[in-house]
Amino acid sequence: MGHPVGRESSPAAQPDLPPGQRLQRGWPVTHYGPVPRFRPERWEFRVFGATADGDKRCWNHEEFSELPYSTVVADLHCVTKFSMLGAEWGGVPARTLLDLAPPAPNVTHVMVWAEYGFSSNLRLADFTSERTIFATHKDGEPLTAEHGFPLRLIVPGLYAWKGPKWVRGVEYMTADRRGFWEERGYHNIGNPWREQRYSYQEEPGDGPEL
Ligand SMILES: Nc1nc2c(c(=O)[nH]1)N[C@H]1C(S)=C(S)[C@@H](COP(=O)(O)O)O[C@H]1N2
Ligand SMILES: [Mo]
Repeated sequence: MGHPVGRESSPAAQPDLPPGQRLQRGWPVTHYGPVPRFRPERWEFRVFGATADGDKRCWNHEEFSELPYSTVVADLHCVTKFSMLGAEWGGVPARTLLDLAPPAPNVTHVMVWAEYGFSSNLRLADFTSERTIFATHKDGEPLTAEHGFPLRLIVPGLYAWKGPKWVRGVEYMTADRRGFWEERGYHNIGNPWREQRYSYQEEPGDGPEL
């Protein structure tokens, strides 16, 4: 008898959980399509589109591995409502790549490209956040294949679909364009604290016409 003590976390008990999210034990695997096979000799990371000098930049896997490594502690919030809190992501901050391959002054958004043509668009300000990181490691261990090895993006302030696994490049854009899930009913911006899950919730200015 008495009041049921739910295992559901209340907002007071879990201040780190955005509205509508619940904690998940372990680390589920969520993505569309098959897990790509990593072929180091074919892998390259490209920055292209509206770069400051008009040239693209390209790193092979060995070159990319030599870029400066740092870590960021960040949560993962899947739009299907599970969250994982407090992971330490290791890799190359987006800021580092922006310094190495500066965007033209009129760049407003980026498209992050992954294997099989998966993509996600970000506002430049979300991409240039000092906590946005191209992760090769989680909690000191290399990513596993299903979690995005050799490289995935982590954008701490946004739902996890904004961070492609098996990422292969970044396109600098001078106007916004929807990525894979953003074309298929998910919110163009995707801030979990504002519960921006679906495109029907978008307000004028949140994204290009559907
Ligand atoms: N390439 C690719 N990356 C992706 C996805 C995808 O479908 N393809 N799904 C996203 C979604 S919806 C989530 S919640 C996270 C899940 O990451 P995880 O499987 O490592 O938990 O990956 C994101 N990255
Ligand atoms: Mo997700």
